[in-house]
Amino acid sequence: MSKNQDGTLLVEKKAKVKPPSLYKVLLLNDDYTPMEFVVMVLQNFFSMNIDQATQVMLKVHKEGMGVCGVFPKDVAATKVERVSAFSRQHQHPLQCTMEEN
Ligand code: TYC
Repeated sequence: MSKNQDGTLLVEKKAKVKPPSLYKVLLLNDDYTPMEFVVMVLQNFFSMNIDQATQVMLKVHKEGMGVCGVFPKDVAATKVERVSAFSRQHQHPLQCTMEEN
């Protein structure tokens, strides 16, 4: 605490600057979306090479769910929107969601 020129007290506050919270973007398994389509989504929307994309696709296929990447909230939300719209356009039921990391 310190005094102002007029004698009033100044209380210094800690700067409340937090790093932006991060979100995982998740893909969910289903019985209908072709494996090649999922691999293509992971390459095009998450910048994975074919080996990474295949590994993630197979993990989702076997375990039911997998992480495509971790992003700030607005970036994660945009990815979910774009992947969902693209899947719908191609009449695949592929589900993409996000959750706080
Ligand atoms: N299970 C799908 C199949 O056998 C493949 C698949 C993988 C679908 C990952 C969705 O997120 C997914 N064709």
